Amino acid sequence: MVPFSWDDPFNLEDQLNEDERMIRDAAHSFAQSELQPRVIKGFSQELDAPELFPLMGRAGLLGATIPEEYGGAAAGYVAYGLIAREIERVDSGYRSMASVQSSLVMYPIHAYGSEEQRRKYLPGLASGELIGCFGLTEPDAGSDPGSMKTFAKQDGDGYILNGSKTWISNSPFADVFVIWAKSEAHGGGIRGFVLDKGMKGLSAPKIEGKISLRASTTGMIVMDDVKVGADALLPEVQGLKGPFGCLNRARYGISWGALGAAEFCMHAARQYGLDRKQFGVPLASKQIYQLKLANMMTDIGMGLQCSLRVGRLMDEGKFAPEMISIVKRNNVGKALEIARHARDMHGGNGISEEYQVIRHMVNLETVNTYEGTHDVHALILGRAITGIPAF
Ligand code: TGC
Ligand code: FAD
Repeated sequence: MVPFSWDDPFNLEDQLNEDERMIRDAAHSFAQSELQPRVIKGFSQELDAPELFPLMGRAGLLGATIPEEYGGAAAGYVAYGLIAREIERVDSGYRSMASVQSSLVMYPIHAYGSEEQRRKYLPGLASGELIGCFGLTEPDAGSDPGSMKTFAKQDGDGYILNGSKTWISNSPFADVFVIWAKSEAHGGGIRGFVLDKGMKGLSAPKIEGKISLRASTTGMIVMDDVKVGADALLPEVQGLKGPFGCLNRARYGISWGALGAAEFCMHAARQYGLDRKQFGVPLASKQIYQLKLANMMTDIGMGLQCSLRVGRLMDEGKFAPEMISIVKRNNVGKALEIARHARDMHGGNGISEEYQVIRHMVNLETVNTYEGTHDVHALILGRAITGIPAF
């Protein structure tokens, strides 16, 4: 028998290798020293924080799975998940900034790009000197990206792009835009393009007034006759499997990240219950309070085990996207429930920015929606179970 740790119920620690623990510890100390001190003001004032990218790059947190020759860390998917968990322990918005850069911009350039595109973009994205964004969602195409209207018209060897993308993380200050569009030259099929900031006709206005994910900047991407050369096309992928291949990675990272936020909330509720006395005794001595903590620990512990399993399978190249739907949907849903309970367990203090649980709670509402909503992932699983698409 071994002693039981309430904050690591299944000894996750023992299941990580030395490199993974080192990367996790580096991410933890970066998140606590660089991100935690700025998050309360960053969230309340909805501050843009592009300066965080070079800091994250220097700490080795961008492009964890990309080979070293392109500036990445050549670490595995478990290490990538551990980074997401540590960043999101502070804030889902900061994790969003990093996961878009790593999974939605660096991954497609590495997996689908030409050698020239890899050399041009990846080192700068890994160091954080360049900031990337990923344009899939449109005003009339959210859960159904196949109905996108953005169109690339053939123009000699190159293309002219028209259309608009919305709810795009990082876009207002991005240097590199990965855009998914229907392409005339490819029979109207979906293709990926890499656009650069400053191109004529390309703009990215900020979406103001979010009540959730306020520490992360979100915007639109508007393309008005943006002329690009043939070298802007990502040559190695066609169809929706291009963007979905990126989303597999980002959704997996979110499954770890959301549990980082949940751990923060659970630890805060536990401490609050030990410190706060009502009716002459600590709140933590009450059965209802303990029941909620027991549920939180169970969901976090089980969720982490499942994400670890999926990460190991990804590292071995043996995963199915449905596994990722299970962990994205389950872990984010559970994290949201945990954050709501933690908010309640803090009583009135729970609505104050100082205690931070309500910030996690409202952030997780976004995390539950983006990268495939909770219900869309249920439908992906429903299709796998019955063979019937119910979208
Ligand atoms: P469907 O017919 O299912 O598939 C079309 C083609 O794609 C292939 N495919 C996949 N390939 C790899 N991985 C996956 N997970 C894949 N899922 C599907 C599929 O095999 C097929 O290939 P082919 O060669 O036969 O053409 O497509 P559908 O149009 O019926 O879509 C169904 C549905 C609902 C599952 C899908 O559209 C979906 O997942 N919708 C959710 C949209 C979404 O997740 N958007 C995310 C936008 S990005 C974002 O939110 C970033 S937030 C970042 C942050 O700040 O952290
Ligand atoms: P809709 O698709 O309109 O869904 C609305 C509701 O209807 C949901 O409850 C949904 O579950 C439900 N629904 C939809 N279809 C069905 C169905 N067939 N059956 C039953 N119910 C259904 N996108 C990007 O491309 N890049 C980004 O960087 C990015 N960052 C984001 C950042 C933030 C802060 C937010 C909020 C969003 C971001 N998104 C991004 C967009 C995100 O992926 C979409 O919001 C998400 O895919 C849902 O699309 P929608 O908002 O159009 O909702």
